[in-house]
Amino acid sequence: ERLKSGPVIPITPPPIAPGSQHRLWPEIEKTVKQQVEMAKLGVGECGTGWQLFAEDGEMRMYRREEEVDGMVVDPLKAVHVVKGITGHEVCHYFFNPQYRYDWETTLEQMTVLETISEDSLLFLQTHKRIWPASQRDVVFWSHMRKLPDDQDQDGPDIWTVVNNSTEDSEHPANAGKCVRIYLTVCLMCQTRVDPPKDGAPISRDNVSCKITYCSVVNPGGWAPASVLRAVYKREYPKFLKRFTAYVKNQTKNKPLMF
Ligand code: 18C
Repeated sequence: ERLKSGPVIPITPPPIAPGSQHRLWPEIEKTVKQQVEMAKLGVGECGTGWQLFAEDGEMRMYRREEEVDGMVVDPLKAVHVVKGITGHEVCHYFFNPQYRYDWETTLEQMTVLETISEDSLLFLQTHKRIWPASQRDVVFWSHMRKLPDDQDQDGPDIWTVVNNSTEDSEHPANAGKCVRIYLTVCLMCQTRVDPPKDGAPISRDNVSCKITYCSVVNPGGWAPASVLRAVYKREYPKFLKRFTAYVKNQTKNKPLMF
């Protein structure tokens, strides 16, 4: 009898606090908007300073040679078109930590320091050392979101993941053997659908994903320019080819995720 008239105790746990309550939220909002706007800009024919440095099938990689205090910080912009996968799928595998060791070959260790919200995480990563430079680590927030496509309101949404360096008082920069690097990365994905003429259901044969990947990495401390440029010329194409092949392989027998 007592139990029947007792207080109603909620049994569903509260949802993860919305990101908008978090100290990093204003920066996440601002950076995501800026990065997506920049990613949408083309590399132009000439005059914008983007130089093509790698090409393989549909993949094109451009860089601008820039230095800050004698350190190479060349911005990179890559575009790729991959058949059979959607933008949501590409972002899902790029954002979620459980897949990272499968495709990120430069990674030594990854720790999720904080779940900011369902779509925002704080990471600490250490990367493989390149002789003769010191090993690098990085602390960054990572945020995934979908955005309506202004150019095609009836088409699929644009999906993006933005990663941006931040500070974490429990993991100060340059405290151990690693030199802290600083990065801003934007992965932006646009899905194209070419429906079958006979009205058949849309399959993987009817979709492709245009991927734009932009990044700026400050090496954070001394690193020989020639070694650094040689490393990124090798590592960025390797990353984009391996990662997109991974997404194709993971999704080939799964239903499409728009
Ligand atoms: O965006 C990518 N990955 C995300 C998830 O991990 C995230 C992290 C990016 C970290 C990129 C920086 C890693 C530098 C590590 C040093 C390189 C090790 C090479 C080891 C070879 C055996 O956004 C995909 C990232 C793809 C990474 C391409 C490499 C870019 C190199 C940039 C130079 C960095 C300075 C390194 C200093 C040492 C130079 C001699």
